[in-house]
Amino acid sequence: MLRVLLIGPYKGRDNSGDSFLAPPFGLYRMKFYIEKKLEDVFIDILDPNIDNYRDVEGVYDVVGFSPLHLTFENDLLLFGYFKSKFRDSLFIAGGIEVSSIGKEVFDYAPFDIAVLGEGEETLLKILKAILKGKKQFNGIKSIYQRRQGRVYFNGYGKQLGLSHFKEIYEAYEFINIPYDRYWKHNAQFYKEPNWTEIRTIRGIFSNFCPYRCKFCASTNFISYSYSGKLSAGSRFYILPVKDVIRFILKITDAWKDVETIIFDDDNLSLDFQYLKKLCLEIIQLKEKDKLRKNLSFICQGRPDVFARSKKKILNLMKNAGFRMIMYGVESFSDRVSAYLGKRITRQQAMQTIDATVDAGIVPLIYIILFPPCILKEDLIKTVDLCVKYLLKNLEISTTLLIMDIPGSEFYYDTSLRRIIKKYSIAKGISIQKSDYIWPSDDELFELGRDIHENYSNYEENFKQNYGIQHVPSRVYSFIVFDAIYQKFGLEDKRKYLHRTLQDVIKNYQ
Ligand code: B12
Ligand code: SF4
Repeated sequence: MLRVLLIGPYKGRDNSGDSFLAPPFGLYRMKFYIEKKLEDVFIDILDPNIDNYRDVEGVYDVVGFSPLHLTFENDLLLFGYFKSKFRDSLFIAGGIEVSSIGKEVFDYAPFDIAVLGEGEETLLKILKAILKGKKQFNGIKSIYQRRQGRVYFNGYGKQLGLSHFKEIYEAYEFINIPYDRYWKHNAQFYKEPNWTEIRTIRGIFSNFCPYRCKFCASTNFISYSYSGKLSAGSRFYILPVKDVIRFILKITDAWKDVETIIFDDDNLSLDFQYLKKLCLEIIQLKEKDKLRKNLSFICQGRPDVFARSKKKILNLMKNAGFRMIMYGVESFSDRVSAYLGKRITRQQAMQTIDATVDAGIVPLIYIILFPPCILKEDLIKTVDLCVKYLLKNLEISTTLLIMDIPGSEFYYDTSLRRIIKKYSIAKGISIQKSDYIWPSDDELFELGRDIHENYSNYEENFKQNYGIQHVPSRVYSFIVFDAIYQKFGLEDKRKYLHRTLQDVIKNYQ
């Protein structure tokens, strides 16, 4: 028998409380797939954001980590803890960040193996080898292994094919994931929790996104993991509609009180025939009472694609129960958008937002406020339009800075402005990294830095002024927009913001 512990990215005790948590989808994908294939293997998932890692009991033969760029120092802290607890176990690192830094992960901590790319088949092979008593894994592709202080690469493997992909989703078992605990956690921040927002289940149904935005690592995940190159002819897959429907039925069967299913990749709208078929199937199931009529859906979407749709598809989505579409607009300045490689114009974004509202669906607009090329006029142009939308009750989710993530095109551009931070975690465990890419313009750099570093002060003032406890993303956006107007002395815009804010904010008091 083999016992495996897979640990999700750790946001840190101080941070986990203020955000919505969700079970680590990729780790559960591996667990269910592998447990189906190997009877003698038992995989436990530890999400340190919701479980106390110090409560882990028993002995594990293999301990796997899934560090992300912003959580890396916390993940290494857990590595140190578990390494001293399970001295003889095999320590593996995997996931999108590890796939992009590869060998470098061994500079941070003494892992035994680093897995590149999708973990299901590779981890399965490693566990099979261990069950056969092997201590070396020479024949297994897509891994780096450390032996006697040296690191060996076994060569690039192959991305998963569609049939594997289908098998993985077939194996997924919702009933064995503690969604109820996540919902309880996420509800605790509200006096009157909105259960439609809270009782959600997320899924990813494609293997990567082919759009190639320059700040994004997901677009290069498959390519970099299996060739070491960005965007090099990877094969794109999306789970066929009938399998997605089976997946949805499994969810509602296991969790009768689920209220929203989230399609969390950007690819649902890549092919309108696909989306149309999906909506029609959902509508039919609802008509036949095989799906609850009020089950709602949220998906990510590209505004440029929807701008071409002539509204028909949006109406169909509304009928199927889509209540929100999350659009990665990033900026309402065409200059910035082009720089980011978004290939979306302000016009297209506005057109899609209006069409979405007309269809009765709420658009959630993602914005990056301080990308490297930002100038004052681009920023104000974007903030002004965001404020207008916020006051119309649309959802705006802002990110201050672009994450400096390995695997994104920007990561390899040495001309960009960075701040390197050093973290010493424990003996033999340390990390040195740049978390964000900063604006090149000095004034915008200072402003971005001020809001980033002093955000908690801005938030505290705001909470006191408006009597709110928890700050959801749209209120976060208000706080940041107010700080930007203040900095540029745009008092009229500020006054307007505060005057109209009273009404909007009352839902959060
Ligand atoms: C949905 C999502 C979320 C959701 C839900 C996360 C969850 N618990 O599942 C929420 C909103 C909560 C979230 C939060 C965050 N996220 Co997020 N998220 C995503 C998203 C869109 C999908 C993740 C997913 O399910 N992928 C599909 C699964 C199957 O893939 P996977 O997780 O990578 O796992 C596979 C392989 O990587 C590998 N693998 C993974 N781990 C391991 C470990 C071992 C040992 C092995 C062998 C293999 C292996 O095998 C898995 C199966 O094939 C991705 C973007 C994307 N399209 O991937 C961003 C993404 C992963 N998130 C990102 C970030 C940064 C975060 C946050 C740190 C943001 C923040 N500022 O707080 C937090 C971290 C919180 C946390 N604990 O995870 C970044 C990571 C970039 C990086 N290189 O670090 C991404 C890539 C988005 C981006 N900006 O590019 N996220
Ligand atoms: S559309 Fe979204 S997921 Fe796709 S490349 Fe751009 S940012 Fe990444």
